[in-house]
Amino acid sequence: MAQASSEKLYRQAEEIIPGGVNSPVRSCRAVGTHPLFIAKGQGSKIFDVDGNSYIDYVGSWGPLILGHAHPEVVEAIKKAAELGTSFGIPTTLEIELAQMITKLVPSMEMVRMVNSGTEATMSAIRVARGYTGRSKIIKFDGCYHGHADTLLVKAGSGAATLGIPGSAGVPADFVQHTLSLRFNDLDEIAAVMQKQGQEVAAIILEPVAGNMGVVPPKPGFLEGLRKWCDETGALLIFDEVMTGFRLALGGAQELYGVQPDLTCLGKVIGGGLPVGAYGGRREIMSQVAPLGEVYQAGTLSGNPLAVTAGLTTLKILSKPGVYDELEERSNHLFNEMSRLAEKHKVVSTTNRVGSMGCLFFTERTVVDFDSAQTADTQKFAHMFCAMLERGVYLAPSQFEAAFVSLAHDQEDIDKTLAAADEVFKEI
Ligand code: HOZ
Repeated sequence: MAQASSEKLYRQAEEIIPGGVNSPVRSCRAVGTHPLFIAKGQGSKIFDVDGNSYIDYVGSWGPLILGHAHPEVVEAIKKAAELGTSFGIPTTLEIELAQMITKLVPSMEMVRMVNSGTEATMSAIRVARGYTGRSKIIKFDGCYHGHADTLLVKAGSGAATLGIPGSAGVPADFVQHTLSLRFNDLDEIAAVMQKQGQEVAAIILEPVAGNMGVVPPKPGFLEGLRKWCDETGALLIFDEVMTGFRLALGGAQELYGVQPDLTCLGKVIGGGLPVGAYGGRREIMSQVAPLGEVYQAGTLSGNPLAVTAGLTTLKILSKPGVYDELEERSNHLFNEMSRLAEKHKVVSTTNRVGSMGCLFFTERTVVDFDSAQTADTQKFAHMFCAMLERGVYLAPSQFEAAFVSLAHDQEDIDKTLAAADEVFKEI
């Protein structure tokens, strides 16, 4: 497939943008190629500057649950833009979105809009520390909560992909209060909480990890964390930036029936525009300025374009049957993928929850970062390139998720499986 224009643009970009990209994992370094430059997206497809089209399972890393350029979302954004793009002064749209979020995610009694998932998690941590008066934070190896200093410890996503899970430029002092434990290991949590539970401000996690590939919580894991938080007064923070409005309207907390104290949102809630949000119990959120003494602010927070895109997306997602449809398509795709791998004797394991999933090239059951890291990343790189060649765009890293959207139809899924059938023969 000719990609000469993308390649040329990448060389230009490299001169003036670090690594030629505005977010590291996009560089495609981990899969030994250069990034595509995208001209447009429509439904389930993206089109590069060389005129190639690809069935896209990245969906802007999760937000595009309705597919690219959904007509209702585009129309709503256009209308909002005509009325002004940003005021830094409240609009009624912000109330509407906050009402919708608090209704759909009942653990969020109050919510504050921000501009990205990183801002949401960083702010939630600050609120947890302010509310509890404690400093320690527990996170889990391979979970990724954006690029705030405190949370860049044994981090997943691009950090894991590029081998920098603890970033340079983060002074040791800044992460001395961050403990990173093994995902899905309640014994490890028990050992730490028994000794230090009274010093812990919060346990933060992706309830379904999506940044070390996809790793579901073992039965009882989320409940166990809830129990430890209740016993010690630490807050439980669910980073639902990826899972919020994706796994269910009420996110992973609805799916697993465990309520956190604070929730972080992003991706789907912005309908493809830059948005984040954090919220939780009224008593906790009342610590946020100007009500309380935890400071957090943002010029573009709650801006009308992003809020409109989010609102329109959530309204469409609220229609009956949407998540059943997503479940059915995703189940079919990942089950068949796994069957094809088996048919061609490709050693692999498939993890999926709802419309997010991934295939790890390992014989191990993947339950945490250590088992995820047993995956053969060379094989993944081969698969990425071979699928791309056949018109299927996967995330360019073993440690990311594939997202199915409502725009992926049977034809897309059949083409994807036909490509996988060929590719597995070579692996
Ligand atoms: N951290 C994002 C995926 N988990 C990557 C975002 C991007 O590169 O656009």
